[in-house]
Amino acid sequence: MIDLHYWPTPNGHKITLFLEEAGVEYRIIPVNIGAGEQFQPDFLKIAPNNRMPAIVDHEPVDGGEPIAIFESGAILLYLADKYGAFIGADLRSRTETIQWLMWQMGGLGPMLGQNHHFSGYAPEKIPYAIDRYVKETNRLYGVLDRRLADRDFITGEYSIADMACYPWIVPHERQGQNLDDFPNVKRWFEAIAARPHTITAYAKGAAISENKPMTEEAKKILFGQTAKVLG
Ligand SMILES: N[C@@H](CCC(=O)N[C@@H](CS)C(=O)NCC(=O)O)C(=O)O
Repeated sequence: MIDLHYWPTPNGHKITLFLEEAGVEYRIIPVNIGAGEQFQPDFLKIAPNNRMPAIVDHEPVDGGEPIAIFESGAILLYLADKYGAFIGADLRSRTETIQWLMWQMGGLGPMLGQNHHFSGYAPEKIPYAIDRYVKETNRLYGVLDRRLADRDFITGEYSIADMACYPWIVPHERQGQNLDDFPNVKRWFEAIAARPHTITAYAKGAAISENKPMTEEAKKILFGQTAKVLG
């Protein structure tokens, strides 16, 4: 059994996409990040970065103690290795999957996250910051579009690289992007959206928290954190 510490955000959705596709038995433990549950001591033992998602695998393959993992990319890689699924099996395709997973973790996720922040949440609308992240988002969409020009999925077969990227493309409108400008991304996006396990994964998220605008209270908890949040 896998415990998934989760809230339905792009990084959270990555893991339910995998678990649903792989047919793994798992239990969702909600971490309401807008209410500050990411600072609870028991959660910090699993996820010292006070961010979800995180998992605890109670049946690791070595038969030892449960393993706790934080960072969505590390979780996807762990699960792909454990279940032998959604990652290339040979050296070259495995390396490609990891490379695009890291591209998402180091680029697509952080840059689009800043886009969401400055375009949507920041109390001041700072034109320079909005322009910088909307443009960088556009560049990254272009990279993905070129990659998808001659293949259905990022590394050919549906993989953890797609699962990492897809949830970040879902809010493309609020990132100031038009999928019609990226026809390969659009085709890929629509194909993943239509997968039955994608629909189930997103329905599980919606059952935990409706996609409502962020409250002022939640913004105070989420933004402006310093080292003091961990006591
Ligand atoms: N690099 C981390 C980022 C995780 C992350 O930023 N999670 C956000 C929600 S998408 C969170 O838990 N935020 C809580 C907070 O900001 O205190 C990962 O990919 O797992």
